[in-house]
Amino acid sequence: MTPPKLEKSQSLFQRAQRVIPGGVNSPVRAYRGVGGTPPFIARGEGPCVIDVDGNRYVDYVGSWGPLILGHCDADVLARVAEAAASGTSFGAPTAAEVELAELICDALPAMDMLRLVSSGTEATMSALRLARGATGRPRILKFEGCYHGHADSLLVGAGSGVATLGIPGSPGVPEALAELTVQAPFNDLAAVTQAFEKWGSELACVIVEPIAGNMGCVPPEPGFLEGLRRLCDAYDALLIFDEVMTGFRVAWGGAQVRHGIEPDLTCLGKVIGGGLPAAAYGGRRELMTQMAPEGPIYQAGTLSGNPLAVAAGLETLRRLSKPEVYDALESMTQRLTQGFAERAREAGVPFTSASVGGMFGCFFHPGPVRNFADAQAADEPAFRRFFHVMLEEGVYLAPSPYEAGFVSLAHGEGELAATLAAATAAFAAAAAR
Ligand code: KE4
Repeated sequence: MTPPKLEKSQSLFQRAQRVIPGGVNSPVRAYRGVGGTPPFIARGEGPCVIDVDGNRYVDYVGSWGPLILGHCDADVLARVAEAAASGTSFGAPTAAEVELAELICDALPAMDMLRLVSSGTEATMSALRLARGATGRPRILKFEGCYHGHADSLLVGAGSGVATLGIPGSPGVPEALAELTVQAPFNDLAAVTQAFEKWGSELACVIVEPIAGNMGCVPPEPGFLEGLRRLCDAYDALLIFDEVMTGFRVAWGGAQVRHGIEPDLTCLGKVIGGGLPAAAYGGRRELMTQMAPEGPIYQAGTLSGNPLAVAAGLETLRRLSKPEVYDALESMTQRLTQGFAERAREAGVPFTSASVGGMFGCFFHPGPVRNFADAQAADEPAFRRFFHVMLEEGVYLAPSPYEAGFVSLAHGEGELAATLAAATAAFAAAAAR
């Protein structure tokens, strides 16, 4: 295996670090978790990305989920170009925003209304404000290892103990605010029950990634989501599904449709923008009508409902609305993770994986991985060895064992074969101490 030529990326990375913190506009892109120079990407082509040195990679990051049709989809580009020819932004209502809102609300039975915003962070931040405003309660409950963007109330670490009051997860998050966030382990209904028994009258909501995708990919255990629904109902708290990652990724609609659960509020992002900045939060009419200007709870955004992002999102969702799409996506993703598991076994490497719809996760861990503590017990050095051989062999994975991977509709037999061929060498490297 010869490391890919990265001279131009290395030079760009040095320049970038002089004017952008860490040389990147989002921390995970800096490869701090795996070491080495992040390839600077020049262009995408279907299931692949090509870096500035001309190295081609089969892409399983897909811009962290949005590129479910693959890069440079001709119809998405055409719709965006058409929209751009009429203007890039007006800060005024447009017909396409209504079409996108109607399409999404039709797909999610629990969603009567929604508000478009520009990022998943904005969506979850707004949903929390709505939950607190609608219930008049200050506390929220989230799960360790679930990531919901970087709003202060959601950047909290877990204290000691099972259900704990949060501690600041970053400098700049006030302790007084972090304490209002209760943390519990994912898949641990007993801990959530304890939290409600202790703070139930103060809890505005539970926010959860219904299929966790920020500790690797960790599905909910049978009964977990149903238990959250039951506890929220019992204590008059709101259940918020953060489907920024899972929305239209794991099923038409998302995890709530797959599991038949109706949250009170849902956050969406990534796929609904088709690669451009669009996200949303929404839910029952009696909740959403409390948002300004109809109600008193404030939220706003200069580029919310941006015409180009809406055009990309509409084209993407229209293409996903065909029933056979998710069967094809799920089948390809399962074949990928099964192929990884076979090669890990042959190499004698402790390994477990999960795949749901078009997303997957890999752990260098014998399994089961049911929460963040389990994910943290995986063999990170083995992951790093695996990651770099895959990159050298032309396979572009998320540079962290705590991220999920994404398959697009553009990934075909050739990409699967090339990926599994690379994995044979990569698992051998992972096995070597
Ligand atoms: P953004 O603000 O990055 O658009 O969305 C935040 C967010 C909210 N909810 C979930 C479930 C998410 O996964 C995310 C963002 N996901 C990360 C990757 N795990 C984005 C990549 C990055 O941070 O650069």
